[in-house]
Amino acid sequence: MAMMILFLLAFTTLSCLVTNSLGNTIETSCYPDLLDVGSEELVAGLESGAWTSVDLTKAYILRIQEVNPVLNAVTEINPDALAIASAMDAERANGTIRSALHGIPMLIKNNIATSDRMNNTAGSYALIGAKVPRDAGVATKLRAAGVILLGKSNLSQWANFRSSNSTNGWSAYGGQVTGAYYPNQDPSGSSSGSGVGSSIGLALASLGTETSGSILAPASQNNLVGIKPTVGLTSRALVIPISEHQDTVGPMARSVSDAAYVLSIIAGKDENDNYTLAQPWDTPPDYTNSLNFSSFRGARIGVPRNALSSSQYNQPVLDAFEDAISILKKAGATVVDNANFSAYEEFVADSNDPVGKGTIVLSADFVSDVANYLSELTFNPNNIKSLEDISNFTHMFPLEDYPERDTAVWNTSLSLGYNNTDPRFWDAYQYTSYLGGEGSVTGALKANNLDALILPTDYAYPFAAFAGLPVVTVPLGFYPSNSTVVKQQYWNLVETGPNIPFGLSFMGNKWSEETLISFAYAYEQRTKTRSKVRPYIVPNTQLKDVINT
Ligand SMILES: *[C@@H]1O[C@H](CO)[C@@H](O)[C@H](O)[C@H]1NC(C)=O
Ligand SMILES: *[C@@H]1O[C@H](CO)[C@@H](O)[C@H](O)[C@H]1NC(C)=O
Ligand SMILES: *[C@@H]1O[C@H](CO)[C@@H](O)[C@H](O)[C@H]1NC(C)=O
Ligand SMILES: *[C@@H]1O[C@H](CO)[C@@H](O)[C@H](O)[C@H]1NC(C)=O
Ligand SMILES: *[C@@H]1O[C@H](CO)[C@@H](O)[C@H](O)[C@H]1NC(C)=O
Ligand SMILES: *[C@@H]1O[C@H](CO)[C@@H](O)[C@H](O)[C@H]1NC(C)=O
Ligand SMILES: *[C@@H]1O[C@H](CO)[C@@H](O)[C@H](O)[C@H]1NC(C)=O
Ligand SMILES: *[C@@H]1O[C@H](CO)[C@@H](O)[C@H](O)[C@H]1NC(C)=O
Ligand SMILES: *[C@@H]1O[C@H](CO)[C@@H](O)[C@H](O)[C@H]1NC(C)=O
Ligand SMILES: *[C@@H]1O[C@H](CO)[C@@H](O)[C@H](O)[C@H]1NC(C)=O
Ligand SMILES: CC(=O)N[C@H]1CO[C@H](CO)[C@@H](O)[C@@H]1O
Repeated sequence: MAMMILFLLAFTTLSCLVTNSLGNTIETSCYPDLLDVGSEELVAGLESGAWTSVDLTKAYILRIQEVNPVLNAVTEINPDALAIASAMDAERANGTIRSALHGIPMLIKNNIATSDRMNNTAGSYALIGAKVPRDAGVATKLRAAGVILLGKSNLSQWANFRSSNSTNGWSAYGGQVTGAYYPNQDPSGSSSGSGVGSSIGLALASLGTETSGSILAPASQNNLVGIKPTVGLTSRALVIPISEHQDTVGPMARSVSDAAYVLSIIAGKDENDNYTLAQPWDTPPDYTNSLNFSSFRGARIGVPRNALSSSQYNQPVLDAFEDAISILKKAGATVVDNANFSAYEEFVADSNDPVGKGTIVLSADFVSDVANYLSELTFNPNNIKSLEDISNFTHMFPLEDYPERDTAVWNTSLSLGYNNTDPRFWDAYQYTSYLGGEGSVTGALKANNLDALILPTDYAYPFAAFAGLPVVTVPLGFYPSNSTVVKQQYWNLVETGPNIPFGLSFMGNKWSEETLISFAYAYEQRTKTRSKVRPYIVPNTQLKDVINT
């Protein structure tokens, strides 16, 4: 047997050997598994000629078609994806390499507009067929970088700004997304399809958007790295909004490295989103320079203990978090415990208040910002101009599933009677900026002279959301095989159960993405938690199935 293996090793330099589950060494193709492959390996294959962008695009389309009937992760496939891939292949053959991700397919969330044959609907029938004057700012940057916009990923409708009684990952136009780690898994949201799509390799990576948790939570629950950039690092122009003060666009990927490549492309100023003009540089950093294994050496990392609470089911999360703290210490970090949030009690009180300041900020911003988005449409088939129009359309259009899924969130917005030009809005925004900033994240960073704070991702995002601060989440662990299956009250999705992943968040000051990425990378490289749990469902199509066919 040993001789046999040696013999094989000596004579199969062009193929690969793997050990299968029975312990036998078998020969297989050298193509990487698209479930886990990283951008550098994909690019190396494009450069060597082992595969083309057309091959990659074909394989990803087949993978989407295999699993979409169960997972509903992708709403639309770009009908031009193969033609674009072919053009990128021609450019590469001719020596034109637009960026590090030239010719690599990605998915984008179905609230990021493209001026092509794809719809941009936030999951509502109200906007099917609507046209925009140009690509969204981030889509423009991806296209210019030669990234293939493969399709639109499903989402919680209106980025979860509609109903008090709906589900993560449900939209009228797109159906219910489910996660790949447990049958009927709650995919989290609102960037649900972006999370599921990246997690099982329906593209290299995806873009999500976040107002409060919509990148971080689905990245966490789908075993991914997610970067929620500082508000203003990435353009929101022609992204269907919730709140100009809190919205941001960021990558969801299988590794910190891939997320850093994507962020380096989409970051930067855009004259169509004036928040981006506040960036402290002319050209943003190359975030791949932050992939530093040694970054914890000499770093000061805080734990805001008072923001952690235990529930009946989250012991595995809290245990994994303590393990992470000890990994950071061994890697050379000084961990400052009890770097508490001074305004935590006020934060909780505001969150529990149905007309709290946090609700006012989003409600008033939405009235103004969604109207601004709609005013930019060059074709508006249902003549939808305002939130009132959206609400009326939703109430009368049967496929919008009203009243089963209510519109209570809009009622709150409409009953305010003002938008974000009102002094009452400004007052609320000053308060939430304080709650998320001086009263929590930036206050704790300063008081303890820290480089970053850590929390399990489920606890981390609402603070950073209020103050427009960046957060990076990286896989931390997953629920053990004997954990209790916990389902949602009305809609039966599995919120917690065996193998369902969760993440660790690094939080920092505005524009501190380089530092946060360096920590996320150093943690990821020491733990490789993503590889320790497998999805229950994966597509079978691989590159070998499409090459030369
Ligand atoms: C080929 O490369 C040249 C020089 O870089 C460029 O001018 C030309 O447009 C390229 N052609 C294609 C098809 O990309
Ligand atoms: C956009 O929506 C229209 C109307 O439903 C549909 O005909 C078209 O196929 C959609 N586009 C894509 C790329 O799916
Ligand atoms: C962006 O422009 C709007 C309208 O022109 C203005 O109200 C707002 O203050 C500007 N924001 C920034 C950050 O410059
Ligand atoms: C990596 O981080 C360590 C600790 O901060 C630092 O000393 C080192 O210079 C960094 N390496 C690079 C290549 O930036
Ligand atoms: C921080 O919060 C924890 C948990 O609530 C508490 O036990 C601890 O005393 C607090 N420490 C400080 C310094 O406030
Ligand atoms: C916001 O409110 C102001 C004052 O009532 C009004 O003039 C403006 O048209 C409103 N803007 C939007 C987009 O609703
Ligand atoms: C929305 O529907 C309500 C109730 O039917 C009606 O009073 C209102 O005029 C409608 N608003 C618009 C903008 O059509
Ligand atoms: C939520 O919707 C479900 C399904 O329509 C319904 O059974 C339930 O009563 C609703 N819950 C509330 C609190 O409205
Ligand atoms: C929201 O407003 C609509 C009218 O626009 C009303 O029919 C509905 O009962 C309200 N829903 C709630 C939850 O208040
Ligand atoms: C799962 O197994 C672990 C280790 O055997 C045990 O400590 C834990 O209580 C079990 N959990 C459940 C929900 O049965
Ligand atoms: C590309 C794709 O498969 N889209 C599907 C998304 O989900 C909706 C609703 O289930 C289907 O109608 C689409 O065909």
